[in-house]
Amino acid sequence: LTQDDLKKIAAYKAVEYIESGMVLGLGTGSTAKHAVDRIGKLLRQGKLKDIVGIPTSNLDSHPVVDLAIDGADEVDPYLNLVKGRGGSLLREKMVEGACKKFVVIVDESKLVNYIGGSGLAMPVEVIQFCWKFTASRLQNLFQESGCVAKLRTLGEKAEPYVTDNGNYIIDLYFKQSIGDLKAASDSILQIAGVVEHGMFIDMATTVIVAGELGLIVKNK
Ligand code: DER
Repeated sequence: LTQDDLKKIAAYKAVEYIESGMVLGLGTGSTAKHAVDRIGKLLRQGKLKDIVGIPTSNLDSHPVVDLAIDGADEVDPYLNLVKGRGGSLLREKMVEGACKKFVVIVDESKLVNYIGGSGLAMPVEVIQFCWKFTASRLQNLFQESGCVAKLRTLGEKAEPYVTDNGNYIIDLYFKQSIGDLKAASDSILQIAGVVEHGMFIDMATTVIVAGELGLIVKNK
């Protein structure tokens, strides 16, 4: 089974949670895409009806979302997540924070022992003004964890990546666990210039993991 096969298996399992008439928040990553495709097929077959699918960017029209389905970059043993390597962490966090249920779909490669444990980025969305200063404050915050802060850039010219909200992303890389996530979150958000970060703490209600040995469903 390829990683994409596993993503599809997890996504199709999540779609089983959908009932006709629901307002859905749908994610934007490659795993969530399989869920969107599956929902489309069930709607065409008439197996699902009256679904309002709001892409992760339209809460004004539907302030209450019955169910959000989205991928993640990391999942720790307590169902805390890292999201945002696709750049949409702010809007995803807004929509998924407004949901009654938030079902996360991942292949087993996303499972970590602690947040940051993959050694890959934990994104922080920051305003463009004095981003270097903000990056150095973020790096200093987690120096005991061997944190390195890097501006996310695009292409050969290494232009700064700009989010849908016109902000920059500072990617944080940790060598060790940052310990208490809530405390880490509070200290990040207290820095003026920080908009939001990619740790989704205590937000997922269900995580569906597809692995070589089959599907695992973890409920909060
Ligand atoms: O939150 C994100 O941006 C992540 O990329 C997450 O959605 C996982 O994306 P993937 O399913 O394409 O790995």
